[in-house]
Amino acid sequence: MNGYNPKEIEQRWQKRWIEEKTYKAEEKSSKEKYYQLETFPYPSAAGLHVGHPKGYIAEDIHARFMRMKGKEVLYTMGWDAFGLPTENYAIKIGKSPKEVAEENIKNFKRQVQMFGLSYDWDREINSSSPEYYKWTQWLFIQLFKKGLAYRKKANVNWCPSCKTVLANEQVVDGACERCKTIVEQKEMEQWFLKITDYAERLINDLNSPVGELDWPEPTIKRQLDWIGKSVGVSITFPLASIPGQDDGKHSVEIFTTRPDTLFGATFIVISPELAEKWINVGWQAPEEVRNYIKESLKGTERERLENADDKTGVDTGIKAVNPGTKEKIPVWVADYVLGSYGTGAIMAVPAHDDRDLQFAKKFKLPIKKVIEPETPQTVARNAEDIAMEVGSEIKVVSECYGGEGTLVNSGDFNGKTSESARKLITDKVDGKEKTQYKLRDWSVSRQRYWGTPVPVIHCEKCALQDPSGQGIVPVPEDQLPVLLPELEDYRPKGVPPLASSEEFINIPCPKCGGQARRDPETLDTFVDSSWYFLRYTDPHNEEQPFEKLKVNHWMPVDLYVIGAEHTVLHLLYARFITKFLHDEGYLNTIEPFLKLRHVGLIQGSDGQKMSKSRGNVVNPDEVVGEFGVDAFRLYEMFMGPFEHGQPWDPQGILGTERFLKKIWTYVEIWKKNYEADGGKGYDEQNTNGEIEKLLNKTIKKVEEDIKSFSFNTAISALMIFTNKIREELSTGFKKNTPLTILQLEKFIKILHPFAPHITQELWEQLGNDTTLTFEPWSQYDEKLLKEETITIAIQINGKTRDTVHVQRGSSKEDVEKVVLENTIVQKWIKDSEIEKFIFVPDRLVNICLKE
Ligand code: ANZ
Ligand code: ZN
Repeated sequence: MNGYNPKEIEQRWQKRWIEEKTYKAEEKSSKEKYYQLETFPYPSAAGLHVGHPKGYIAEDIHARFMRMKGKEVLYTMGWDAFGLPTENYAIKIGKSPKEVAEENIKNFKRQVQMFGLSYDWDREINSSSPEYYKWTQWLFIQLFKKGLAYRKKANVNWCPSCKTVLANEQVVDGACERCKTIVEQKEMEQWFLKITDYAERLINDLNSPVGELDWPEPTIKRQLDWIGKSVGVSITFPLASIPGQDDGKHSVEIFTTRPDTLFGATFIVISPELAEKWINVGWQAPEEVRNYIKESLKGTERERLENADDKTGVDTGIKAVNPGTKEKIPVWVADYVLGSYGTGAIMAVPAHDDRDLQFAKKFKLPIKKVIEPETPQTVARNAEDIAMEVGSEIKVVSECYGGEGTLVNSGDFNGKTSESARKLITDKVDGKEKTQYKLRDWSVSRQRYWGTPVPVIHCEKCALQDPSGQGIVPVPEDQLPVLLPELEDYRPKGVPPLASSEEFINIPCPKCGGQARRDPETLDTFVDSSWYFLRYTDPHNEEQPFEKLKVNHWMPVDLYVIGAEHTVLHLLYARFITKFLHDEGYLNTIEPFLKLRHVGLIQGSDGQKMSKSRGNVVNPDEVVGEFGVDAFRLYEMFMGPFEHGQPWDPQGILGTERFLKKIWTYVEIWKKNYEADGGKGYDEQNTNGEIEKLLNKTIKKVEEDIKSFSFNTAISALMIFTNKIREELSTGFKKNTPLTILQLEKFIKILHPFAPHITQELWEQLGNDTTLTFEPWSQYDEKLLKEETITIAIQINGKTRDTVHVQRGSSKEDVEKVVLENTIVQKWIKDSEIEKFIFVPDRLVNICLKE
């Protein structure tokens, strides 16, 4: 008897699969397509830890399953290789980022291949290769031509140490995520992509017309929150007096979602940004105000939001006129009002807005109630009431009422509902409807080296002819890619590193031939990853980013598995770019990802996030080297619910290793029995009722669990069946009702997606020469799954009145007899005559009575 030698088996099969291109995806196939995508990983220098492959393994299980279900599966892999981490690491070890990226990719690829993932390796892509970024540049130019890529001055997060602009999410607690230096705000001209033009569609298409998006509810919600649509009105408040300046000519426009509360607006708050604008046009602001503005503009908007509990602000001395009450109210500057939202100014209604209330209390500003709750008793009681009742000393959290109700203290509008008053008051004060989004345009320029060069040229001569005065000329498409030059010194130096390469920068203008300069910036890696799933459909096309027929054949992605941290930005950008390319006629689909699942992190055995500094990183090379990859795959899927995080348990894999050894041994024993018996009885169908029943149940369970990503429970079911095999091998054999070849093969097939190597090997040992992933998935027979007794509903005139238990498959006559003996039924029927007795086998009966 041969022992189970996973290493030998796994390496042999993996080699064969790669050499024979077993998993090649063909668009010409007659089978229905199924496109599976997983995050395009960033190949870090550290290589993979055991947490990384969890999502890949799940996708591979799913891909193998879908092939067995008769689908042509596109499933592949690529590298998101540009970006800061590679560049920083290269700087640290004194190599070029290109070299570092190549090495990292090589190591990643070796590791990834070790997991036996059924990728079509012919479609591998690398975002830092000119063959790929040529098309990222092409995409940028298409956006530019449509006015969706533009330059504007904007405040950016600037890391004085990395000397680069940081995205908001790279700023943690006000410091650079990488080097921990305190981040400054700096005004710079930047490239932006106008994603805000798509805000409405990015909201609507989450529901219709696609309608079939199967995304986790919280992810949809986070997308909606990020886009943050709110419908309100802008209202103009005349300024009554500006100390030292003329009265009557100035006004301030506010944005509100609650114009019905206008009569309760007891002061105005403007953002520091707006205050600064006023100063720039001549407002003689007091020193105190100037200082406050300067201080508050140091922080990022995000920090201001986070610190919003501690309200700060100053009185400007200016008075505005409330257009409802005609009263003069003070204008304050405070940083809880954001310059980039709405109009950058608010009417403060402290009686009905929490933030305004905190501010009013701190600065002793008047509070005026204008909304009376409709039904006071149903309004949630505030913390103070509750605290009083339980005798504790909790401070008041909120005493303002933010809901709907009836207007009071509002002149002619008293007694109106807040709902109706919104329109009435808006009309009365000539308010303008305004829809506001929290979504901002996407800042894409990076002042770093290791990225896709921005494919435009700045020409001073052309700028003279350009009404915008910018003179931006896109690189002609037949001159793409703009190659990233190799630089001696690519370290950040305050100006983009590419600016220091005269050779790269100086170039004749493609439009006028005059002396011009290339753009020295590179693109955010989120641009690279905003379209990679389209390139997979036609990865080697040199003439186009992808052929229309091919992209339309494979898109949309049917299943996308990504980390739980990617719920907002990447998805939003990819959706935006898909819609844009759709609008430009390059593809049919408007939503890129139909079904989305998030993978939960695997933590170190200490329950903490795996990291080098904690020393809790588990290297998959070691684990796979010791136990084999099939055991590894099973363990990762068996750890717990897929979407949850779980700590790595070094003992856990022993269980799945044992499980595989058992299967190996049982098949060996089975073969011996088979040979000893000359195969008698083994080839017949369904010889053994009990094992056949459990097998059918297991097939159904595993199938449903793969579809719903409940891999752990699928594996439990497979384990239960394995124990049954052992029982059968000893007792069934004696009873001369052996486990049939068909049963054994059906089991091996459903185990295959989880443990592809051992199953392929056993499949061969049982005399087959086909590739398991292309074998049809095992069928089960519903009839064998049904429990013996079932519950049937009894309806009388269509209303359910009771239930009865009967044998499954009972006849109408049998059921009728039981039902008519039921006392509740008898009570309902009383003296009525039964007109009809409707019988739905195994489900219900409906007794229709004559009127
Ligand atoms: C008066 C009012 C009364 C408000 C009330 C709310 C409740 P969303 O839904 O998030 O759009 N607001 C407007 N512009 C702002 C800015 N630049 N910075 C900070 N806050 C701003 O919120 C809209 C509400 O947020 C607006 O409606 C305004 O406060 C405030 F009982 O106006 B409201
Ligand atoms: Zn020019």
